[in-house]
Amino acid sequence: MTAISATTRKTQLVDKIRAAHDQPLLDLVYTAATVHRQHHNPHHIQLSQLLSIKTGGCKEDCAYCPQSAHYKTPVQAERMWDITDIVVRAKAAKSQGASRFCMGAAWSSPPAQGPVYRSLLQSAREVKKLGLEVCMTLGMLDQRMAHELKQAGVDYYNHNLDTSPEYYQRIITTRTYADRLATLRRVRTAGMKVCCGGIIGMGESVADRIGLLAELCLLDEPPESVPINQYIKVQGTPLAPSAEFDDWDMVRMVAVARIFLPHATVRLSAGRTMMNEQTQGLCFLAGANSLFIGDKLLTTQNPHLDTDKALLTKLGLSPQD
Ligand code: SAM
Ligand code: DTB
Ligand code: SF4
Repeated sequence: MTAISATTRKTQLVDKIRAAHDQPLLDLVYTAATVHRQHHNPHHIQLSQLLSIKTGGCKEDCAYCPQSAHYKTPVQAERMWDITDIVVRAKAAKSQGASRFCMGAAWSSPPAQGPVYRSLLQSAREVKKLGLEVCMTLGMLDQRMAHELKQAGVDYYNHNLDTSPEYYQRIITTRTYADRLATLRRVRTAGMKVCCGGIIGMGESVADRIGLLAELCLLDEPPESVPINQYIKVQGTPLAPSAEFDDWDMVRMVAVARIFLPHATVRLSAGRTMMNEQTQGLCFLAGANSLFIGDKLLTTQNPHLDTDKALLTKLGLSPQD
């Protein structure tokens, strides 16, 4: 039997994802909920908390991002946080119920050496000592950095493909999809878990959403964690949101991610302040099983903790380590 080419494999996968995506919505949610219950406890939800440890001034030109130095946005560029302040925030995150602390930095890639690099490694060690899972998202890594972050205790590395390879070129010009894939391979080689997902609502087509999911499925190993973000329009960024973002699109995206990445944790990520309780509830039914808690994501607002706790109680969901 001849091996099928990578292109044929991708085409076949895209066709399968498209067929699932285009089902009547309730059939799709039913299938996704069934897959979810085969692989996960449907009453558990993983809670992560973000901290932007180095905000703004990024040299990349991601058209959705308020932290890019290419655009005049309300975000002010700041130096990296001191370790002691990071630890204070990590302790607070733990006391609020987070099991994972995710440190984000507005870099194309982190400094390769020197005091800032050393303090990144030390921050990972300190957060790990608190008994939290450690996640970092710092931009592109070389193999040495990836190994050193792993040795310092980083469990998950977040690096999103964000959209399809085709649409990516319209959103970012300062790096390529291949650059992102190379970092994801290095993260995997170093033994960190991969957190990789995308954004919807940026004016992309359904084919682009399906193209993103196909790329995630075709990674050497599928990501352990898949954040699905709704695009948040921040003043000054050049990207206009989809004319009418339909909340059902988020439900569909989560459901299809759950079906094709059955073992992954699927995180309902940015954009929850724009979703009502019912939309979020349907996303959990369709397989989302992780959230960011805390009033802030990196630079934008997130629902208040009390609001989220009340929602989880109403839905019968409880935090899982
Ligand atoms: N600089 C690093 C990088 O690009 O990987 C880490 C931080 S970056 C802000 C992390 C992710 O945040 C992006 O890949 C994107 O998915 C998400 N993000 C940024 N701005 C967003 C926005 N306005 N709406 C929704 N998601 C956004
Ligand atoms: C992810 O996929 N979403 C988070 C996390 N990974 C780093 C970030 C969302 C950022 C939303 C815009 C902001 O707050 O700046
Ligand atoms: Fe924003 Fe990350 Fe792009 Fe920099 S690399 S502009 S921080 S998304």
